[in-house]
Amino acid sequence: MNAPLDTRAVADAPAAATLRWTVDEIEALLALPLPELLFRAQTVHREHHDPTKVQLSTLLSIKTGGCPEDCAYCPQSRRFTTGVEDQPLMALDEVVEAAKAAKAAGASRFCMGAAWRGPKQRELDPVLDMVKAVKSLGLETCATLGLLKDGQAEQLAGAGLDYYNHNLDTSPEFYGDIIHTREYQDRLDTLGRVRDAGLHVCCGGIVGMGEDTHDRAGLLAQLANMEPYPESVPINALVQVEGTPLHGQEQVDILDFVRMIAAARITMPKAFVRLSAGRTQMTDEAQALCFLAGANSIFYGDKLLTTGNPEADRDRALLDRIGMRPL
Ligand code: SAM
Ligand code: DTB
Ligand code: SF4
Repeated sequence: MNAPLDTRAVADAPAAATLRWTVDEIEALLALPLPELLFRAQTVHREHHDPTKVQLSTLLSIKTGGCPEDCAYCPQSRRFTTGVEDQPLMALDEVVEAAKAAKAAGASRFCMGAAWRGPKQRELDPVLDMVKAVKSLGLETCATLGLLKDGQAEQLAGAGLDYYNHNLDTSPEFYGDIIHTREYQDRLDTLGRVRDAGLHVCCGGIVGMGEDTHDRAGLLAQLANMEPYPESVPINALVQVEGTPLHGQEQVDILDFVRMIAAARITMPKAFVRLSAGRTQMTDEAQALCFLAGANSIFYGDKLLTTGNPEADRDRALLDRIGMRPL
Protein backbone atom coordinates (compact mmCIF):
# COMPACT_ATOMS: atom_id res chain seq x y z
CA MET A 1 0.00 0.00 0.00
CA ASN A 2 1.02 3.62 0.00
CA ALA A 3 3.99 4.43 2.18
CA PRO A 4 3.45 7.57 4.26
CA LEU A 5 4.46 10.55 2.18
CA ASP A 6 6.29 13.57 3.41
CA THR A 7 3.86 16.17 2.08
CA ARG A 8 5.75 18.97 3.87
CA ALA A 9 2.40 20.25 4.91
CA VAL A 10 3.77 23.03 7.08
CA ALA A 11 7.10 23.63 5.43
CA ASP A 12 6.84 26.68 3.27
CA ALA A 13 10.38 27.87 3.87
CA PRO A 14 12.71 26.26 1.38
CA ALA A 15 16.07 24.80 2.25
CA ALA A 16 18.68 26.87 0.45
CA ALA A 17 19.42 25.67 -3.09
CA THR A 18 16.95 22.78 -2.92
CA LEU A 19 13.60 22.71 -4.57
CA ARG A 20 10.69 22.99 -2.20
CA TRP A 21 8.81 20.39 -4.24
CA THR A 22 9.96 18.02 -6.95
CA VAL A 23 7.69 17.05 -9.82
CA ASP A 24 7.80 13.45 -8.60
CA GLU A 25 6.67 14.42 -5.11
CA ILE A 26 3.72 16.33 -6.53
CA GLU A 27 2.87 13.50 -8.89
CA ALA A 28 2.82 11.21 -5.86
CA LEU A 29 0.38 13.59 -4.16
CA LEU A 30 -1.89 13.51 -7.21
CA ALA A 31 -1.82 9.70 -7.07
CA LEU A 32 -2.87 9.45 -3.40
CA PRO A 33 -6.20 7.89 -2.53
CA LEU A 34 -8.68 10.78 -2.57
CA PRO A 35 -9.58 10.56 1.15
CA GLU A 36 -5.89 10.73 2.06
CA LEU A 37 -5.22 13.64 -0.28
CA LEU A 38 -8.25 15.60 0.93
CA PHE A 39 -7.32 15.05 4.58
CA ARG A 40 -3.84 16.39 3.96
CA ALA A 41 -5.15 19.35 1.98
CA GLN A 42 -7.66 20.21 4.68
CA THR A 43 -5.04 19.95 7.38
CA VAL A 44 -2.83 22.45 5.55
CA HIS A 45 -5.80 24.66 4.69
CA ARG A 46 -6.89 25.01 8.31
CA GLU A 47 -3.40 25.95 9.44
CA HIS A 48 -3.48 29.03 7.23
CA HIS A 49 -7.09 29.90 6.39
CA ASP A 50 -10.60 29.97 7.76
CA PRO A 51 -12.16 27.00 5.89
CA THR A 52 -15.57 28.72 5.81
CA LYS A 53 -14.36 31.82 3.93
CA VAL A 54 -14.13 32.36 0.19
CA GLN A 55 -12.65 35.33 -1.63
CA LEU A 56 -14.73 36.72 -4.54
CA SER A 57 -13.08 38.26 -7.63
CA THR A 58 -15.06 39.74 -10.51
CA LEU A 59 -13.60 39.74 -14.02
CA LEU A 60 -14.12 42.29 -16.75
CA SER A 61 -12.78 42.04 -20.28
CA ILE A 62 -11.66 45.64 -20.91
CA LYS A 63 -10.37 44.82 -24.42
CA THR A 64 -11.82 41.83 -26.20
CA GLY A 65 -10.71 39.62 -29.09
CA GLY A 66 -8.39 40.18 -32.02
CA CYS A 67 -5.38 38.89 -30.11
CA PRO A 68 -2.30 38.06 -32.24
CA GLU A 69 -1.26 35.13 -30.00
CA ASP A 70 -2.18 31.51 -30.74
CA CYS A 71 -3.04 30.03 -27.31
CA ALA A 72 -4.97 26.93 -28.41
CA TYR A 73 -7.57 27.23 -25.64
CA CYS A 74 -8.47 30.86 -26.22
CA PRO A 75 -11.58 32.20 -27.95
CA GLN A 76 -9.94 35.64 -28.25
CA SER A 77 -7.12 34.69 -30.62
CA ARG A 78 -7.67 36.27 -34.03
CA ARG A 79 -6.32 33.07 -35.60
CA PHE A 80 -9.47 31.13 -34.68
CA THR A 81 -13.07 31.75 -35.74
CA THR A 82 -15.02 31.57 -32.51
CA GLY A 83 -17.77 34.17 -32.78
CA VAL A 84 -16.17 36.44 -30.16
CA GLU A 85 -16.78 40.02 -31.26
CA ASP A 86 -13.70 42.24 -31.15
CA GLN A 87 -14.09 45.25 -28.88
CA PRO A 88 -11.58 48.07 -28.41
CA LEU A 89 -10.43 49.21 -24.99
CA MET A 90 -13.44 50.20 -22.88
CA ALA A 91 -14.00 53.75 -21.70
CA LEU A 92 -13.02 54.60 -18.12
CA ASP A 93 -16.57 55.38 -16.99
CA GLU A 94 -17.88 52.02 -18.23
CA VAL A 95 -15.16 50.20 -16.30
CA VAL A 96 -15.94 52.20 -13.15
CA GLU A 97 -19.66 51.36 -13.48
CA ALA A 98 -18.82 47.65 -13.77
CA ALA A 99 -16.52 47.84 -10.76
CA LYS A 100 -19.18 49.61 -8.67
CA ALA A 101 -21.68 46.90 -9.61
CA ALA A 102 -19.17 44.18 -8.68
CA LYS A 103 -18.57 45.80 -5.29
CA ALA A 104 -22.31 46.21 -4.65
CA ALA A 105 -22.79 42.51 -5.45
CA GLY A 106 -20.14 41.56 -2.86
CA ALA A 107 -16.85 41.14 -4.76
CA SER A 108 -13.68 42.20 -2.97
CA ARG A 109 -11.40 42.19 -6.03
CA PHE A 110 -11.89 43.46 -9.56
CA CYS A 111 -9.76 41.98 -12.33
CA MET A 112 -9.38 43.72 -15.69
CA GLY A 113 -8.35 41.51 -18.62
CA ALA A 114 -7.14 42.54 -22.06
CA ALA A 115 -6.61 40.39 -25.15
CA TRP A 116 -3.14 41.70 -25.90
CA ARG A 117 0.18 39.97 -26.38
CA GLY A 118 1.23 42.77 -24.04
CA PRO A 119 0.35 46.45 -23.69
CA LYS A 120 2.00 49.23 -25.69
CA GLN A 121 2.65 52.36 -23.65
CA ARG A 122 -0.29 54.20 -25.25
CA GLU A 123 -2.48 51.23 -24.28
CA LEU A 124 -1.15 51.02 -20.75
CA ASP A 125 -1.78 54.71 -19.96
CA PRO A 126 -5.60 54.46 -19.95
CA VAL A 127 -5.39 51.19 -17.98
CA LEU A 128 -3.43 53.04 -15.28
CA ASP A 129 -6.38 55.44 -14.96
CA MET A 130 -8.74 52.48 -14.66
CA VAL A 131 -6.62 50.93 -11.91
CA LYS A 132 -6.57 54.21 -9.97
CA ALA A 133 -10.33 54.64 -10.30
CA VAL A 134 -11.17 51.06 -9.30
CA LYS A 135 -8.78 51.20 -6.36
CA SER A 136 -10.42 54.41 -5.13
CA LEU A 137 -13.73 52.53 -4.87
CA GLY A 138 -12.17 50.44 -2.11
CA LEU A 139 -11.73 47.30 -4.21
CA GLU A 140 -8.58 45.24 -4.57
CA THR A 141 -7.31 45.58 -8.11
CA CYS A 142 -5.97 42.96 -10.50
CA ALA A 143 -5.02 43.17 -14.17
CA THR A 144 -4.12 40.60 -16.80
CA LEU A 145 -2.71 42.32 -19.87
CA GLY A 146 -0.20 39.80 -21.20
CA LEU A 147 3.58 40.14 -21.30
CA LEU A 148 5.02 43.20 -19.56
CA LYS A 149 8.12 45.12 -20.65
CA ASP A 150 10.63 46.66 -18.28
CA GLY A 151 9.07 49.46 -16.25
CA GLN A 152 5.43 48.57 -16.95
CA ALA A 153 4.88 46.60 -13.75
CA GLU A 154 6.24 49.57 -11.77
CA GLN A 155 3.76 51.87 -13.49
CA LEU A 156 0.91 49.53 -12.61
CA ALA A 157 2.10 49.31 -9.00
CA GLY A 158 2.31 53.12 -8.88
CA ALA A 159 -1.30 53.37 -10.05
CA GLY A 160 -2.45 51.16 -7.16
CA LEU A 161 -2.53 47.70 -8.71
CA ASP A 162 -2.55 44.94 -6.09
CA TYR A 163 -2.29 41.76 -8.23
CA TYR A 164 -1.08 40.94 -11.71
CA ASN A 165 -2.42 37.75 -13.29
CA HIS A 166 -0.18 35.95 -15.73
CA ASN A 167 -0.58 32.20 -16.01
CA LEU A 168 2.02 29.59 -16.86
CA ASP A 169 -0.95 27.51 -18.05
CA THR A 170 0.82 24.11 -18.02
CA SER A 171 4.17 22.34 -17.63
CA PRO A 172 7.23 23.56 -19.56
CA GLU A 173 7.18 20.27 -21.52
CA PHE A 174 3.54 20.44 -22.65
CA TYR A 175 3.51 24.21 -23.20
CA GLY A 176 4.79 23.95 -26.79
CA ASP A 177 1.74 21.86 -27.74
CA ILE A 178 -0.54 24.74 -26.75
CA ILE A 179 1.20 28.05 -27.53
CA HIS A 180 3.77 28.86 -30.22
CA THR A 181 3.87 32.65 -30.26
CA ARG A 182 5.68 33.15 -26.96
CA GLU A 183 7.96 31.03 -24.84
CA TYR A 184 7.58 29.72 -21.32
CA GLN A 185 10.60 31.83 -20.43
CA ASP A 186 8.81 34.99 -21.67
CA ARG A 187 6.12 34.26 -19.10
CA LEU A 188 8.64 33.67 -16.34
CA ASP A 189 10.33 36.97 -17.25
CA THR A 190 7.03 38.84 -16.93
CA LEU A 191 6.35 37.16 -13.60
CA GLY A 192 9.81 38.27 -12.43
CA ARG A 193 9.03 41.88 -13.40
CA VAL A 194 5.71 41.70 -11.55
CA ARG A 195 7.39 40.38 -8.43
CA ASP A 196 10.24 42.90 -8.59
CA ALA A 197 7.74 45.76 -8.81
CA GLY A 198 6.26 44.64 -5.48
CA LEU A 199 2.97 43.45 -6.95
CA HIS A 200 1.22 40.34 -5.73
CA VAL A 201 1.51 37.52 -8.22
CA CYS A 202 -1.57 35.69 -9.49
CA CYS A 203 -0.41 32.70 -11.52
CA GLY A 204 -1.91 29.33 -12.31
CA GLY A 205 -2.99 27.21 -15.21
CA ILE A 206 -5.54 25.14 -17.03
CA VAL A 207 -6.54 21.50 -16.59
CA GLY A 208 -8.14 19.51 -19.41
CA MET A 209 -6.02 20.51 -22.40
CA GLY A 210 -4.81 16.94 -23.03
CA GLU A 211 -1.96 17.12 -20.54
CA ASP A 212 -1.07 14.13 -18.37
CA THR A 213 -0.58 13.91 -14.62
CA HIS A 214 3.14 14.53 -14.99
CA ASP A 215 2.35 17.85 -16.71
CA ARG A 216 -0.09 18.83 -13.99
CA ALA A 217 2.57 18.09 -11.39
CA GLY A 218 5.09 19.98 -13.54
CA LEU A 219 2.92 23.10 -13.52
CA LEU A 220 2.45 22.95 -9.75
CA ALA A 221 6.19 22.42 -9.24
CA GLN A 222 6.93 25.55 -11.29
CA LEU A 223 4.51 27.54 -9.15
CA ALA A 224 5.37 26.08 -5.76
CA ASN A 225 9.11 26.52 -6.25
CA MET A 226 8.86 30.22 -7.08
CA GLU A 227 10.47 32.34 -4.43
CA PRO A 228 8.04 33.28 -3.03
CA TYR A 229 5.25 31.24 -4.52
CA PRO A 230 2.25 33.18 -5.97
CA GLU A 231 -0.20 34.73 -3.54
CA SER A 232 -3.04 33.71 -5.84
CA VAL A 233 -3.25 30.49 -7.87
CA PRO A 234 -6.11 30.17 -10.37
CA ILE A 235 -6.85 26.59 -11.40
CA ASN A 236 -9.00 26.70 -14.53
CA ALA A 237 -10.88 23.80 -16.11
CA LEU A 238 -10.67 24.29 -19.86
CA VAL A 239 -13.77 26.03 -21.19
CA GLN A 240 -14.12 24.44 -24.61
CA VAL A 241 -15.06 27.02 -27.19
CA GLU A 242 -16.05 25.99 -30.70
CA GLY A 243 -13.48 27.15 -33.25
CA THR A 244 -10.50 26.82 -30.89
CA PRO A 245 -8.09 23.94 -31.54
CA LEU A 246 -8.88 22.45 -28.13
CA HIS A 247 -12.60 22.21 -28.78
CA GLY A 248 -13.66 18.56 -28.58
CA GLN A 249 -10.91 17.64 -26.14
CA GLU A 250 -11.80 14.89 -23.68
CA GLN A 251 -13.39 16.45 -20.58
CA VAL A 252 -11.30 16.31 -17.44
CA ASP A 253 -12.54 13.91 -14.75
CA ILE A 254 -13.91 16.22 -12.07
CA LEU A 255 -12.20 14.18 -9.35
CA ASP A 256 -8.85 14.74 -11.08
CA PHE A 257 -9.66 18.46 -11.04
CA VAL A 258 -10.34 18.19 -7.29
CA ARG A 259 -6.98 16.42 -6.89
CA MET A 260 -5.28 19.32 -8.66
CA ILE A 261 -6.86 21.83 -6.27
CA ALA A 262 -5.79 19.72 -3.28
CA ALA A 263 -2.21 19.44 -4.53
CA ALA A 264 -2.10 23.21 -5.13
CA ARG A 265 -3.29 23.75 -1.56
CA ILE A 266 -0.70 21.39 -0.07
CA THR A 267 2.21 22.77 -2.09
CA MET A 268 1.25 26.46 -1.64
CA PRO A 269 -0.27 26.58 1.85
CA LYS A 270 -0.76 30.33 2.20
CA ALA A 271 -1.95 31.08 -1.33
CA PHE A 272 -5.48 31.80 -2.36
CA VAL A 273 -6.29 28.81 -4.56
CA ARG A 274 -9.00 29.89 -6.99
CA LEU A 275 -11.56 27.51 -8.41
CA SER A 276 -11.59 29.44 -11.68
CA ALA A 277 -12.98 28.87 -15.17
CA GLY A 278 -15.21 25.88 -15.85
CA ARG A 279 -17.69 26.18 -12.97
CA THR A 280 -20.76 26.41 -15.21
CA GLN A 281 -20.25 22.73 -16.04
CA MET A 282 -19.78 21.70 -12.40
CA THR A 283 -22.50 20.61 -10.00
CA ASP A 284 -22.82 22.23 -6.57
CA GLU A 285 -21.46 18.99 -5.13
CA ALA A 286 -18.35 19.08 -7.33
CA GLN A 287 -17.69 22.68 -6.34
CA ALA A 288 -18.21 21.78 -2.67
CA LEU A 289 -15.55 19.09 -3.08
CA CYS A 290 -13.19 21.72 -4.53
CA PHE A 291 -13.72 23.86 -1.42
CA LEU A 292 -13.13 20.80 0.76
CA ALA A 293 -9.87 20.30 -1.18
CA GLY A 294 -8.71 23.79 -0.22
CA ALA A 295 -10.07 26.17 -2.85
CA ASN A 296 -10.84 29.50 -1.17
CA SER A 297 -11.54 31.86 -4.03
CA ILE A 298 -13.82 31.98 -7.07
CA PHE A 299 -14.61 34.24 -10.00
CA TYR A 300 -17.91 35.83 -9.11
CA GLY A 301 -20.23 37.43 -11.66
CA ASP A 302 -22.21 36.25 -14.65
CA LYS A 303 -19.29 36.32 -17.06
CA LEU A 304 -15.61 35.38 -17.07
CA LEU A 305 -13.95 37.26 -19.97
CA THR A 306 -15.96 36.08 -22.97
CA THR A 307 -17.62 32.91 -21.65
CA GLY A 308 -20.21 32.25 -18.98
CA ASN A 309 -19.86 31.87 -15.24
CA PRO A 310 -22.60 30.88 -12.77
CA GLU A 311 -25.08 33.70 -12.07
CA ALA A 312 -24.18 35.68 -8.94
CA ASP A 313 -27.37 34.69 -7.12
CA ARG A 314 -26.73 31.03 -7.90
CA ASP A 315 -23.29 31.40 -6.33
CA ARG A 316 -24.72 33.10 -3.27
CA ALA A 317 -27.18 30.21 -2.95
CA LEU A 318 -24.34 27.70 -3.34
CA LEU A 319 -22.26 29.37 -0.62
CA ASP A 320 -25.32 29.53 1.65
CA ARG A 321 -26.04 25.87 1.00
CA ILE A 322 -22.59 24.85 2.16
CA GLY A 323 -22.29 27.44 4.94
CA MET A 324 -19.45 29.42 3.42
CA ARG A 325 -19.17 33.20 3.58
CA PRO A 326 -17.42 35.77 1.36
CA LEU A 327 -14.17 37.11 2.76
N1 SAM B 1 -3.98 38.10 -22.92
C1 SAM B 1 -3.49 38.00 -21.62
C2 SAM B 1 -2.65 36.76 -21.41
O1 SAM B 1 -2.81 35.80 -22.11
O2 SAM B 1 -1.83 36.78 -20.49
C3 SAM B 1 -4.56 38.05 -20.54
C4 SAM B 1 -5.89 37.37 -20.73
S1 SAM B 1 -5.84 35.59 -20.93
C5 SAM B 1 -7.49 35.28 -21.48
C6 SAM B 1 -5.74 34.98 -19.24
C7 SAM B 1 -5.79 33.51 -18.99
O3 SAM B 1 -7.11 33.04 -19.16
C8 SAM B 1 -4.97 32.61 -19.86
O4 SAM B 1 -3.63 32.57 -19.51
C9 SAM B 1 -5.62 31.25 -19.57
O5 SAM B 1 -5.01 30.62 -18.48
C10 SAM B 1 -7.06 31.63 -19.22
N2 SAM B 1 -7.99 31.16 -20.27
C11 SAM B 1 -8.18 31.70 -21.48
N3 SAM B 1 -9.08 30.99 -22.20
C12 SAM B 1 -9.47 29.96 -21.40
C13 SAM B 1 -10.36 28.87 -21.58
N4 SAM B 1 -11.02 28.68 -22.72
N5 SAM B 1 -10.52 28.00 -20.56
C14 SAM B 1 -9.85 28.18 -19.40
N6 SAM B 1 -8.99 29.19 -19.18
C15 SAM B 1 -8.78 30.06 -20.17
C1 DTB C 1 -7.55 33.02 -15.04
O1 DTB C 1 -6.73 32.19 -14.61
N1 DTB C 1 -8.74 32.71 -15.54
C2 DTB C 1 -9.45 33.88 -15.96
C3 DTB C 1 -8.49 35.02 -15.52
N2 DTB C 1 -7.36 34.32 -15.05
C4 DTB C 1 -8.17 36.11 -16.45
C5 DTB C 1 -9.85 33.86 -17.39
C6 DTB C 1 -10.68 32.68 -17.78
C7 DTB C 1 -11.11 32.87 -19.19
C8 DTB C 1 -12.05 31.82 -19.66
C9 DTB C 1 -12.44 32.01 -21.09
C10 DTB C 1 -13.15 33.29 -21.39
O2 DTB C 1 -14.12 33.67 -20.69
O3 DTB C 1 -12.79 33.96 -22.38
FE1 SF4 D 1 -4.34 36.37 -26.46
FE2 SF4 D 1 -4.30 35.99 -23.84
FE3 SF4 D 1 -6.03 34.65 -25.42
FE4 SF4 D 1 -3.45 34.04 -25.52
S1 SF4 D 1 -4.80 33.80 -23.75
S2 SF4 D 1 -4.81 34.35 -27.29
S3 SF4 D 1 -2.53 36.05 -25.20
S4 SF4 D 1 -6.01 36.82 -25.04
